[in-house]
Amino acid sequence: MRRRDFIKQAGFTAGALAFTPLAKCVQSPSKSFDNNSERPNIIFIMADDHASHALSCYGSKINKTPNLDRLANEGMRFDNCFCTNGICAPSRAVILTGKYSHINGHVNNVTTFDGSQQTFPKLMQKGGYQTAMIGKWHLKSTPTGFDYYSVLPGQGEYYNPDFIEMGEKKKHKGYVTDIVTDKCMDWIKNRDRSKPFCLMYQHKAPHANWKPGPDHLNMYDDVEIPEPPTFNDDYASRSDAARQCDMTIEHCMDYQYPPDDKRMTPPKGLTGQALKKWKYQRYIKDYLRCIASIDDNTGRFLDFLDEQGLSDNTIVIYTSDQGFFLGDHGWYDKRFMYEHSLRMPLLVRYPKLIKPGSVADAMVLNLDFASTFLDMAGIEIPDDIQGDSLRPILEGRKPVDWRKSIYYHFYEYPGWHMVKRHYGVRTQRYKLMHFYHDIDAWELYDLKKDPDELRNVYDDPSYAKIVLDLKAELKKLQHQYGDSEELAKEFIAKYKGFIPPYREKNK
Ligand SMILES: [Ca+2]
Repeated sequence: MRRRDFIKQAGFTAGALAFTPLAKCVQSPSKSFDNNSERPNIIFIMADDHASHALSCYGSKINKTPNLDRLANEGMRFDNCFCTNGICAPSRAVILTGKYSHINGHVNNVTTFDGSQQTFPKLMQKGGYQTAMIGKWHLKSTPTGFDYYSVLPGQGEYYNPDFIEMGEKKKHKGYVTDIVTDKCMDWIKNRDRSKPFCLMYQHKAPHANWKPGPDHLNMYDDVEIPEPPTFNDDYASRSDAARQCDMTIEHCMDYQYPPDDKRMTPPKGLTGQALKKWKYQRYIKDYLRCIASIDDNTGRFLDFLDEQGLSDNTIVIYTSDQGFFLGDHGWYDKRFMYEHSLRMPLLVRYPKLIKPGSVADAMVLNLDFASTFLDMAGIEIPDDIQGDSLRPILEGRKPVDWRKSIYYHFYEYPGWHMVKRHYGVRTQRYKLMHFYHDIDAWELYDLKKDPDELRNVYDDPSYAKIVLDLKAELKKLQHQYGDSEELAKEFIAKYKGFIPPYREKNK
């Protein structure tokens, strides 16, 4: 029995607070290894807020990322990778546990991750791997499951950042993306060579407030970055969730820049559309400059792996904790289940298994990463892990029973940017979302006819049957993953949220 079917049949209706698997049925890895030297190393490179439409291998119209593209050319590009809760810390918790937010308990950025629970690094450690976590952590609690960690406190700083290294605070001089990369290379050089390793190499960039590194301060100075086609979305057919959030470049962008930051002081006399355009250029250039540093450092790091003779037997992953709005719909930031924030870039290189330059269209999730890494390492996957191993897809196959829809649930409201709580289902063609809490509103998009998600067709009678089918699919997924309306209410009671200080000020 496939594990997904087992979960379906076991009937996971219990909520997170009472969630226990009904039976133990461990999934064996696809391949076992006779000796340590054959087991692949795993390097998980994750950026923060790097949208896939800002990578040239995904067809970016605004920048070039030759070194990240190298991973796509030498490995596999996933064209349909999605997050399950589009915000920083929850996505990280999903990746570590292979479980949805309502199961691992880390539903928003406000809570503290329960590091006593099962995570894939702990299972890898137990399975004979050496593990390390370097860079942005953002889960508040002390990292567990790592032989070594050196992490940025909280969001971390771009310039001269502090790191918490094995419990001790240390100041560093330089630019964060360079330092995180240097630290990863140092750790690899000094590792215990008798064991395979799993390294989590996690950038702060390109998270707000987008401070470029010294090599890229003046990049794009003399060019105008094109605006996205939905830059002037008027939200006409959307629910109030879109109109009432605090994410527009036009009205909200200034919150992201400290008041003394000259970069967001517009020339006198600019108003309306001209001011919005000016702010977009400021923002997007800084954002892309931060990515340019990630790209340079990726090139430096991949060359280093070649020099160390590690490229053949190491799985190198590049992803981001979720996507981002790059002026799309007039917005910056993430959180919404709309495409630009829902999508994650996912590039995987592993010469022993993956055909260079391959592309996968299967719908995959950050939920799948834990199962994948355990499977690739030849370690059993406990059956309370909810994701599926991507190994067959990496081998160039797509199992006939691969998922046909994905489930999403966002909780952090009220809070920064005021995006209302919502959950939804996405299939290859459609997306249905339900906004709840202080609103009760549905949106439906036909992604084939309307890939930019500009027309909510929930109330269009010609889509009535689709709505019914998608609501049934949504229920099925909630049942499968142990989520429910009742559980959502429990989380409202438990995490009341907060009104952001800028709203209080502007009352
Ligand atoms: Ca993020």
